[in-house]
Amino acid sequence: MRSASAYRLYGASHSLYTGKARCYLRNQGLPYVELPTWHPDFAERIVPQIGRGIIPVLETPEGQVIQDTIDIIDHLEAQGVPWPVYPQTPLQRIVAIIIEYYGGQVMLKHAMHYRWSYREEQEAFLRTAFTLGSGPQMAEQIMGRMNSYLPRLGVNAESIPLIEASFLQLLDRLEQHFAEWPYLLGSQPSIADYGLIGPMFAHLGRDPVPLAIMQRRAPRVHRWVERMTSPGLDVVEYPQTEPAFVPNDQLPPTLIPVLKHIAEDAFPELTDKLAFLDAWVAELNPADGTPVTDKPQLRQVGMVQTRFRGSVIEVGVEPYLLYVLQRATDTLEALPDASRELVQAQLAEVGLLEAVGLGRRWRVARRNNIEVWEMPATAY
Ligand SMILES: N[C@@H](CCC(=O)N[C@@H](CS)C(=O)NCC(=O)O)C(=O)O
Repeated sequence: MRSASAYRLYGASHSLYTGKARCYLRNQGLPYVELPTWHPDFAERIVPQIGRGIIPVLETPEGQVIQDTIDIIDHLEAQGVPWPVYPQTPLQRIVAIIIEYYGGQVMLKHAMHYRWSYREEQEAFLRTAFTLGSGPQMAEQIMGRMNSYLPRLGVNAESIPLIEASFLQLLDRLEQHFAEWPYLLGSQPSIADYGLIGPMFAHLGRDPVPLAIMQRRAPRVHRWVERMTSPGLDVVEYPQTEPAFVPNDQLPPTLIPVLKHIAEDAFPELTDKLAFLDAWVAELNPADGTPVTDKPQLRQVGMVQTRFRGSVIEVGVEPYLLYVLQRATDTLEALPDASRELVQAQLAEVGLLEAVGLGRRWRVARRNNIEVWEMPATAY
């Protein structure tokens, strides 16, 4: 029986971003039903409204259709939820958004590598997942397409050993953290946890090869994945039961090595992508409201050569990355000078200052569920 007052989540069990939205709905105790993309409503009603075949899509009980996990979560936050996920203090809020960026963008390398480079070892699992999620006709096609994304994400012969070493190091550092805290910023989940759970559940905490690594090497990280996918706040093994972020805008000491790890994975790639986007906008000067790509299913505006932990990679550049990080930049920009400088110094200490560069006049916005350029009123 489908409840008329339930949210509908169109998604798939093995989808990174569906996992992010699903964990949020479950933890916050919101009633929802999940529907696969082969459900006739998806092709008939949803895709025409959002303009591309992409998941997750949330349909509210009132019939509003929302794509993008940031917009989905922000919509639900605005309705009021038991555990709001944006910290109210600046350093924690900025760090949480950067971790969200790390999970959803940077960790695509780790997620997609472990899913597709070990295809033979996990073929039956993947084929079943894609068949159940997308229907037998679409499964083969989608698996082929996903597999083909690898090089543009920076997964190549030189980078693969470094991606694997990065995954192991991340597990080790998170393992230390979860020995102290149930969530990244304390005893309440934040947008950081929802960003990180995307790759850590759908791919790395579920596909057989990386799941085995996680279970053997980092049992507390695996337990956090269970926690995030459970209803409510599943923190039974932690003594501090009151849900809260660490007080006084402090970062948990065990999070610092995780943040340094994030900086090492994310740079210089992020700086190079931002420089590419700045040059692109300066040269083409798109009109305000123009979609960032000609075809909505395309997300990248070009390729840039950069490095991942020293290895040479060539990656596609998605303007969407600014949609993620702008919220952190806005938080920094809004601070009075003295507190801004303090937060900047704290970010610099962990190598993350450049994730929130100030002074960019153009933005990436979303209108009608599509990313668009948002240009200043005066000429660029
Ligand atoms: N920015 C989007 C990303 C959603 C996304 O990439 N979804 C994947 C599945 S996990 C998808 O539908 N991909 C379709 C494709 O690339 O063809 C969000 O946060 O919701």
